[in-house]
Amino acid sequence: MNTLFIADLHLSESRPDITAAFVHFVETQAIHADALYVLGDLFEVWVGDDEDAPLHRQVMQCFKHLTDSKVPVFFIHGNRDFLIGKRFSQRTGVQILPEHSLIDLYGKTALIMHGDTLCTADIDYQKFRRQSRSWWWQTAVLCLPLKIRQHMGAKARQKSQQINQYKSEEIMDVTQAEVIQQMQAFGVNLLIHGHTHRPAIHQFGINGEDVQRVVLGDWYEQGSVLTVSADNMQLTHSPLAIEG
Ligand SMILES: [Mn+2]
Repeated sequence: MNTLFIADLHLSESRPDITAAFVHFVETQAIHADALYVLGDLFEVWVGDDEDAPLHRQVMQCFKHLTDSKVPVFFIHGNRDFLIGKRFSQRTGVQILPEHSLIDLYGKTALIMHGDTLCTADIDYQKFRRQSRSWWWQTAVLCLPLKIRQHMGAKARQKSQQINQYKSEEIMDVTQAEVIQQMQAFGVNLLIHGHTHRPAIHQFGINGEDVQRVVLGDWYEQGSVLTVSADNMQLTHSPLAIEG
């Protein structure tokens, strides 16, 4: 048996091929797993649980099917879908975990997160993050009419695309000192995250101990899944187009 991890699918109406690959993944792989962890940016944008779009309904049905079939599904917010809330959770059976969570993986402790808190060189983003994760900001925003929030979401997407074009590779990636700091703070030698869209299994040392940082890939060009079993860990990529 195994536990699966995915992140950064960035599901949106404009990319039905990614949604189809996700549905296929759920029906063929996740359904047989011990658990599924979704480490943020499942959706390209989420402006509140009250938005009732066909895409949302389809994805929620997939999760409901999994949890009804006794496959536990866990979710950690990304920087695109941090407004996913209680109603989503109630309707799908998906459990929302704190932004930095410790889990037991077949006897080994892993720290899991979206990964945006590791990118400390991006000072503007960290400032926005602190504000947008606060209770007062979310309460104020969620009080706005849905139409206005949809407009804000579209604007934010545009702006982040423009800004990120000019940010250097280093700013967009994790800060290694922050990785070490967080792994030490939680006392783990395994960290799993997404966000940077740079899939890899990094091996390095902290105080003479071998540690691993697993980065999940995004789903823009292919499906990216981390499969963990009692004695193995594998990052696999599969084409979005489903054959046969
Ligand atoms: Mn992200």
